[in-house]
Amino acid sequence: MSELVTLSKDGDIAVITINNPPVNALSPGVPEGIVASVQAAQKDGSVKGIVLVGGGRTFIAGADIKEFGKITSGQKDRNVGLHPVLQVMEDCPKPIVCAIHGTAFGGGLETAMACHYRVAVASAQVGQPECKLGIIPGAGGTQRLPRLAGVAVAAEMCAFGDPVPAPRALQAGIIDKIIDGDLVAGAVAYAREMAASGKPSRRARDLTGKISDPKVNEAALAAGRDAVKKRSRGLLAPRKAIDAVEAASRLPFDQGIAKEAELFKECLFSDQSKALIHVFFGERAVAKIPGISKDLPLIPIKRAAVVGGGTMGGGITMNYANAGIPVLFKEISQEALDKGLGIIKKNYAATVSKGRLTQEQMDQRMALIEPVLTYDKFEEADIIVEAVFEEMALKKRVFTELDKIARPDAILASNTSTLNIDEIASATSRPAQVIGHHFFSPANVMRVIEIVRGKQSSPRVIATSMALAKKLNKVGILVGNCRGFLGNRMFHHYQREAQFLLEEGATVEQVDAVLYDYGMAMGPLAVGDLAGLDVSWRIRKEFKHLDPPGIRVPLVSDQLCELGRYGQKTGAGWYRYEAGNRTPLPDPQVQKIIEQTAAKAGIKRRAISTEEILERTLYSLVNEGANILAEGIALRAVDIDMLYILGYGYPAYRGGPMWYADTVGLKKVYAKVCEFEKQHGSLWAPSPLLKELAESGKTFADFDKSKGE
Ligand code: 3H9
Repeated sequence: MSELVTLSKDGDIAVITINNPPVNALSPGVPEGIVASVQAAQKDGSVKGIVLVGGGRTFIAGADIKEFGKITSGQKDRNVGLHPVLQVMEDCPKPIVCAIHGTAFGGGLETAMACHYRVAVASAQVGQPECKLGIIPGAGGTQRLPRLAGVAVAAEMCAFGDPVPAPRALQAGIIDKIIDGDLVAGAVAYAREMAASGKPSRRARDLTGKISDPKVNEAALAAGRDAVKKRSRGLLAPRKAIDAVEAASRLPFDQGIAKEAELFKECLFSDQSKALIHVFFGERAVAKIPGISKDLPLIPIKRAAVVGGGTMGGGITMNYANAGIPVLFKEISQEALDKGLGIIKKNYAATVSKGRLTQEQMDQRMALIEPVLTYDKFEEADIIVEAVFEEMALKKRVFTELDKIARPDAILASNTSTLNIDEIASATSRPAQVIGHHFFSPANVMRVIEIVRGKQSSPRVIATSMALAKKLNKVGILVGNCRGFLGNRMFHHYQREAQFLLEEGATVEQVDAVLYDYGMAMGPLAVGDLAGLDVSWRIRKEFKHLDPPGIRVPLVSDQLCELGRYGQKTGAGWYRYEAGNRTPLPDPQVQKIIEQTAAKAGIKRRAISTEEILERTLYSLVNEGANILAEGIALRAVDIDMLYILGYGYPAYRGGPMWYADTVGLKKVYAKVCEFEKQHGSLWAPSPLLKELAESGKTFADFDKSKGE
């Protein structure tokens, strides 16, 4: 047939195999190959039935996502998609059995549902993850799935996109049989059995039993819409997915398909879809480090140690235990050790009570954590992560101690969020082994590690850190060394503008509401309260001597700290909190402090618009992001985007701050930055890179492309 799709025979059964590594995406040539194979098998009088299977590690993982950009940019005609291919399969008079291993996702599951029967190995997964790319299933998924599994299951799968394991898919009616042993042999036997049964081939489009009760359908759709409201704030695709499933429950198949096509197109051409596709490829792009070969031998990480049993140290320790890596957990006093271990236990117990972990799994993980008060066993560790207070003198003392007891090839990682990694490394005799592993709080939950490369960090230590991040189920993002690194250096500018806006006339609730409505997980001031205002206070004091004289600095947060208002943990910060409740409540006392401070500083308060709040906070990120990019602190703009989405609650559907700036247009962003410089002074000095890109009509995405990404 073609190299992408091959046709072979096992007696009277034709076997069509898709060979498009790594994930058998439906790239150009694959659908054509399937049609040609089905037609050839249909014509062959000796063939009684057909099996469709994926070669390599998986069945079809979906449409080729790279093709979508070509359609939206007009490089490629949208034509009629996969429907004619699926129709040829569905109308084939010989039974087609789809044999699933790995993942049948998106267009893969849609192809499977156009077969007459589906069998799978027990480890297989099926799913319609399109909404994670900002689109809906576009090849009949929203129409065939409800007919196979009912409206409730289809709405859940199409709106949230989570994978469904084969046993659950069997229960739901999506697959017909689980195959133990050899998949192809089992599928061939099943096809033979179906052919011999003399029954006509079953077409999903003809099934009506599971969508026949309007009351059941309506209740399921209402529940789906409720769930979308709660779980998918701001997202377009999940809402449209439910609309499409609703069409399946009300309209004949062909009309439902037409409705799906209309909704699919609306989603595909939206900014959200473009942003989410950028995020899909971004998550994979950040793993690629120029100059570091994939084949570099890594340091095997079989045992870890964590120094410091506070919130961060405890969370980091849990990550190692979750990945099955034994970990020493060190504190300096029994009391601190017990407290830290108690918090870890409480976190695991909460996950068990939510049903996301079994008691047995919790016990296994706890057994991997060894609490210690000394460095006695530290020479066994392949990696030691320091997670003590954010103070240079203390960190250097710890690293001097570690240098004496760690094996020469062990990685010495610091969880510092701002401090100079080279200075920390200078406390050891082996700076090549030292690197930053900046986890985000809560470290057992947040999916990112900012990996800070020191001047002398060795390529092997860097490569091992990146691979380790993946093993810990995180995304590692490699950044250079500077004050605050990539994330907190930019965040400092964002926080600064949020606080200046308060002094100039906005309220705490107004600033937070505007950014929350933009899609941020939390507003900047609520984030401050969550993280602890004392943390940034301590950092400010550490770096005070570096502030240029006369520079404007926010005036209120230090006063809040002086009053003991550290945020949620003290029941008061920018907001006030009632005991045992994390809901931020407006606090007139804070408003009074802000107004008095502004008056004392001679700042005339005025009405501040939503637009100004967005531009001041978001463009401050972009401008500093461009500086960070030009300095090489970030490898690519997409690294900044991914760190902000995964570490700072930036909405994925905006694509990250740099992608968002591209969406707005860099000319417009640059013009605003220049205007802000005129109004507010040198803190807004435009980044030369932003200027250059804006003036040459380019984007940050172009900048990344020029770097070979
Ligand atoms: C769809 O189907 C729409 C339909 O309704 C039809 C409408 C008409 N396309 O993730 P990995 C690449 S929308 C192109 O590292 P894993 C990926 O970029 C689609 N490329 O492997 C990477 O490239 P590189 C719905 C794809 O084992 C390489 O393959 N489907 C695609 O950790 C390996 O990927 C989805 O959304 C693709 N569809 O995970 C599924 N998939 O090596 C998306 C992967 O250059 N895919 N690549 O960096 C996945 O979820 C995971 O890749 C999967 C494997 C779980 C399959």
